[in-house]
Amino acid sequence: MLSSHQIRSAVDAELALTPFIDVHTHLFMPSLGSIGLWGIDELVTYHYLEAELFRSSSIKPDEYFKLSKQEKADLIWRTLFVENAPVSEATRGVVAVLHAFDLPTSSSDLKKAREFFAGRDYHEHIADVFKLAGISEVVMTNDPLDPEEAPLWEKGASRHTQFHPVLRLDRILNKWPDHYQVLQSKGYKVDENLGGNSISEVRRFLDVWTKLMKPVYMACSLPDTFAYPENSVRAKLLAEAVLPVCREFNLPLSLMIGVRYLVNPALKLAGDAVGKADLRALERLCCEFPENRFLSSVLSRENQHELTVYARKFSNLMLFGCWWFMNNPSIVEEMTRERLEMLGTTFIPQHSDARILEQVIYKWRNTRRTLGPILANTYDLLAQDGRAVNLGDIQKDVKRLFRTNFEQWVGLR
Ligand code: HDL
Ligand code: ZN
Repeated sequence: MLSSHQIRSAVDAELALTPFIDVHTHLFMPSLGSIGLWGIDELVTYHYLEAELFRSSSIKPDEYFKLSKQEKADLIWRTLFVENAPVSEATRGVVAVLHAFDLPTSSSDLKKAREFFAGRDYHEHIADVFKLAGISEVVMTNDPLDPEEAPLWEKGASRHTQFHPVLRLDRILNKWPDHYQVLQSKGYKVDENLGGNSISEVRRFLDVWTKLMKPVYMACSLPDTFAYPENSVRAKLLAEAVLPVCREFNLPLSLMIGVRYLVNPALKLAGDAVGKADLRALERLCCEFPENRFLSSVLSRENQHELTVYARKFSNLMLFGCWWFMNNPSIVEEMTRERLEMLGTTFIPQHSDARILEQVIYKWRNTRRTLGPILANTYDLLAQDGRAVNLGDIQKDVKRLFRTNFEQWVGLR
């Protein structure tokens, strides 16, 4: 039986030693080329930091976006890292990446960091970054209607065992009026109002891309106003095209709900905000489609408790991660504790949402640092209530939380 002190060290050791699966990122396998972002200039111009720049600099967004990538990075570095202490979650993350590579973390410019990254061999760098992050593989976000990415898949981009594809559906489900003509141009007989054979043609499109991409799940981000059932194109596409194809290929559907898109369009990718959603839509989908498996992460703190309750009601619903504005220690702690209290270890605690390769280093370091005491406290309570805790419990639970829950949900192994 482990003492409280031994429990904490055993938890920290298991978290450190277990290679995690990163179940949602915007990273790309090497064969997808330059859409895969890495290196210091990308890290420093991450859209989270762009949003923070405009609070500390007099520069206006339209002037900023005219700058070159290096000029943007130099301005952000000077403003958020030199003139001010980098105490926010996103700025501290860049510091953690530099520190992980023994690079200076308080220099007045990015010269040394640029030289370091310029000298890195990309494939070796990926291996080093995954090792530093303590992850074995990442799940990508792949858009079959992205004009840059789609042709690479159609030309047969070679696979990488550590990068799992996901079929991302935002352009179909959220922006059908802007994209149905793209499907038409590819020979799919669809129309704006889903008349004629539109539904079976969308199913054919999803069928073709599922066979081409071999995704581990399908995914979509959804606005805070998302509703189901609803007399809408999105609801019809979901019920009659997406969910049947997910069943046909035995794929989960990931619903990430609560985005208020471009509340400030001038900030571009940094312009989205958050809204409390009506999760009865998720409840209805889980209830009406018991043969479908769902993954879900929601963006509003106010939705987290009810999402956890829904996971108690529907065994075809798997919660994952502390998404985007939730991925801050103060909120991660609250969400993870209520999930452990209500779900035990039947959820996936975190994903990185990394857009730039090296972000996985700090996003997973933060997860281990935040979750260590929370998990240890859970076992302390169990021991105090009369059940001895042993190392095997901890090993099994950490593996379940950060690997097997996902592997079994998507049929990875
Ligand atoms: O829709 C999503 O997958 C979100 O994660 C967005 O990409 C968001 O911009 C983001 O990067 N969050 O971390
Ligand atoms: Zn994302």
